[in-house]
Amino acid sequence: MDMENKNILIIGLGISGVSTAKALYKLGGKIVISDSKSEQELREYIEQLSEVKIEYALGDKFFNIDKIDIAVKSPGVPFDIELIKKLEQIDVEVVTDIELAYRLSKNKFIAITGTNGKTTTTALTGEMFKNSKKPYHIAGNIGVGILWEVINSNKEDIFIVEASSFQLQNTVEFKPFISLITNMTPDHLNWHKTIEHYINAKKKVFKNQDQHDFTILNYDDKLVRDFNQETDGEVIFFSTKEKLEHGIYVENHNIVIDIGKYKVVVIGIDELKIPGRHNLENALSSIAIAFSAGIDVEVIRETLREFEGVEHRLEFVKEIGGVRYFNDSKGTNPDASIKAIESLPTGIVLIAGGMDKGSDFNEFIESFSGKVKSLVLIGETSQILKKTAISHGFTDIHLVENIDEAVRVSASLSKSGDSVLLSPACASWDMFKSYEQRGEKFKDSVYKLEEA
Ligand code: UMA
Repeated sequence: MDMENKNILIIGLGISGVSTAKALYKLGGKIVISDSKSEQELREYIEQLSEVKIEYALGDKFFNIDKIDIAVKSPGVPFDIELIKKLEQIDVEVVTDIELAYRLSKNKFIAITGTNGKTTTTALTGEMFKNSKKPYHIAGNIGVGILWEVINSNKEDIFIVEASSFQLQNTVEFKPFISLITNMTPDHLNWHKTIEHYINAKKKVFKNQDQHDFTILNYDDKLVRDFNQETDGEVIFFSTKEKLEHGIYVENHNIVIDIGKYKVVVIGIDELKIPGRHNLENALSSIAIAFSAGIDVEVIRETLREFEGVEHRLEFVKEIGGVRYFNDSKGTNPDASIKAIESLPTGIVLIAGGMDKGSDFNEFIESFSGKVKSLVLIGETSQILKKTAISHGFTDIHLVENIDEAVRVSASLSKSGDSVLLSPACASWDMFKSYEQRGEKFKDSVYKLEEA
């Protein structure tokens, strides 16, 4: 695929847009960037593009789409916006960054998708590659725009891509040699409109795979397990609950790889540093990928012994007066936050709430089951969470305006032995730029408590 002198439209200027613009300009493309935000709002991204010649169409500025050869859509931009409809009417192809990265490179791709566990699995897999000295790059939804990485890589480098449903939707040729689906519960329904659309987007991860590729699936998730009927790749299951005929599972508190004639104990589950059942799933996922990619079991084992987890994902911040503070800002949907609650002992003061994605919070509230003692609510979903909690008989609820206040109120509600957990079950975008920014703010507020 040749980008030389092509008129390329990039829709959305964030992490992905910057990476795409730099990469396609370097390949000789003529770049137009559109974004509904103003120049002022996009300053930090525009600054990163000072070396790139770009025509900007920001805010409601008119620009001519007639000459556009191809459009690259940033992941968060929905496909049904007016601009994309117009491009499709004049037969301009609109692709996502991972699709274009695949078409433009000769690299091998590993793609990790699913509702939860993607980031930890991607990071842990990356560590295994690093320790095995195999050349690799981490990119995608984990916060790294893929195209700039791809065009600056060697062709033997393997790309470990955290792929969101936003990025997988509408992929055409994208074909990872290893794909993995962690689990699947409803998420991003405001964006995908229906659960079927969301599931179909995720299934794109194995759509083009053949018998030389691996499809790694969570056996414990019925919906995901049944995808084995739909892939042409070699299926490897993983399970935290059952002994499998062909897969990675837990037996006598040990993780074992049991594939064909090969059976080996990798590590005792008590030796893992990352806490909780969901992290056991993440460990199994990474083992399955690393093993399929030919990484030595000894390297896998050593990496698991050392890996301490990912920032903003059930991250231990500080203990103050016997109260432990945890930052789980990456709990951006009910299921992720349920897993965080399950991982901590009884006596949780929970800070939740954020942007309204149309999620159902009933199971989230049910998961409190005596473990959560107080609920501190922020953001757009405060009222709906309050209403749902009350309908389940949970009444120790405190509405606050911001993270600082949330931390102060939580501190006053907790006693020695309790945990204060920020796990919002919602996206951050009503009050913050990203879940990272929300998590940083939380940590700052906790440190401030200590100084007070
Ligand atoms: N925009 C428009 N028109 C629209 C909608 C958006 O112009 O109709 C513009 C916005 O004004 C904004 C830009 O698009 O300036 C943002 O694009 P984006 O939302 O795709 O954000 P990026 O900064 O490019 O980050 C994206 C991913 N974000 C989303 O999918 C929402 C990042 O995942 C990813 O790390 C990055 O590309 C690199 O691949 C973040 C995320 O929150 C972590 N992902 C969701 C999640 O994990 O739940 C899916």
